[in-house]
Amino acid sequence: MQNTTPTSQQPNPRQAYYDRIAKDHMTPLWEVLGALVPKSPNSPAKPALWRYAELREQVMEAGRLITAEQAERRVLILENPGLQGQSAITQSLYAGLQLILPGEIAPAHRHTQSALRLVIDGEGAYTAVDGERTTMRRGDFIITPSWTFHDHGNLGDQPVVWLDGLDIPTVRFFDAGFAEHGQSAAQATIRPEGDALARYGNNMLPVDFYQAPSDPTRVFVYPYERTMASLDKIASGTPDPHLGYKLRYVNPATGASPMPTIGAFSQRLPAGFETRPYRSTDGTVYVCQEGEATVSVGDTEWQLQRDDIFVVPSWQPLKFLAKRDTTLFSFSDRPVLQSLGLWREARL
Ligand code: GTQ
Repeated sequence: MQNTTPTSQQPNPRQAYYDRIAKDHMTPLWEVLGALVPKSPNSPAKPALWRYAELREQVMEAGRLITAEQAERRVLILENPGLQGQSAITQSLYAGLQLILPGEIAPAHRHTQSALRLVIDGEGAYTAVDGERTTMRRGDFIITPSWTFHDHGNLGDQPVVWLDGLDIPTVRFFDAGFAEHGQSAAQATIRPEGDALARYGNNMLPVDFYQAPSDPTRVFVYPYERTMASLDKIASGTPDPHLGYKLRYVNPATGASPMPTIGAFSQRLPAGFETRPYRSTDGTVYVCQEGEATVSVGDTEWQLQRDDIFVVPSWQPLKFLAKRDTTLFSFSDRPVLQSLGLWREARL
């Protein structure tokens, strides 16, 4: 598969051949086979860390340069340093920090891309999904499934920032992007706040409601206080040696991932706990919601603080040492890989 070394006197006859066939849009497999069919994943994505506490001022600066209405969505994209120019944090996923200032509206639209929000900073904003608003509180995990109308607003007196996670690169890969604007900036409210959670998110369902596993959940907010109550309760048991106490968010009607293209997780590592190394094929974005920990991703090591965001590319070994009780949110393309038979994990 190696090219023979060309000399200055004798041009490589293979190269001359490659140049000729290139005019007919052909290229030799044997030069690239090893990269096309690797022995194990070799992602161009790199481990990377964003410290919200250090970036906050730059996020706020965007608020002085453009309004939410002008921007449609005022977001700083978290771009993987190995995927520059691609608006991607992993090969399949996008992440960004969205800012909404008091009184602003990020106008209603819908698109085939699925989105999640993880609230980081501030209080008083809401997201409306298909006519129902939910107040955004720190740590809440909120989703806007594919093709649902959504707008964001801030009725409070503080800037509010959340992490957006979207399947933008996945939808781009499949060339399946559609989008349209809503009729008005803010959707008319047609259900009271909490309606979806009461109907679909309280261990009951409307009597004649059935869904296929690929359908997104009607629950669109997973309140942080409920997640923390579960983690607090289970954290008195025996932790998984590789994962600590880790739960996945589900569509309560089916047990499947809340959205078909993005899976989400919440994890507790008790103070002093050291995980054994672990890797999986789903490149994953993490948020340190509480606590303090050392994390290593491949050869990279960071001291994690509250509100730090980091990305673990596919198949990179990951391990944690928690200094205090630490709570981690994460999201990845795991449901896609699982439905295609491509998800693997290794407990090292
Ligand atoms: O809030 O609808 O970060 O459409 C990127 C695209 C957020 C959103 C993003 C979007 C949104």
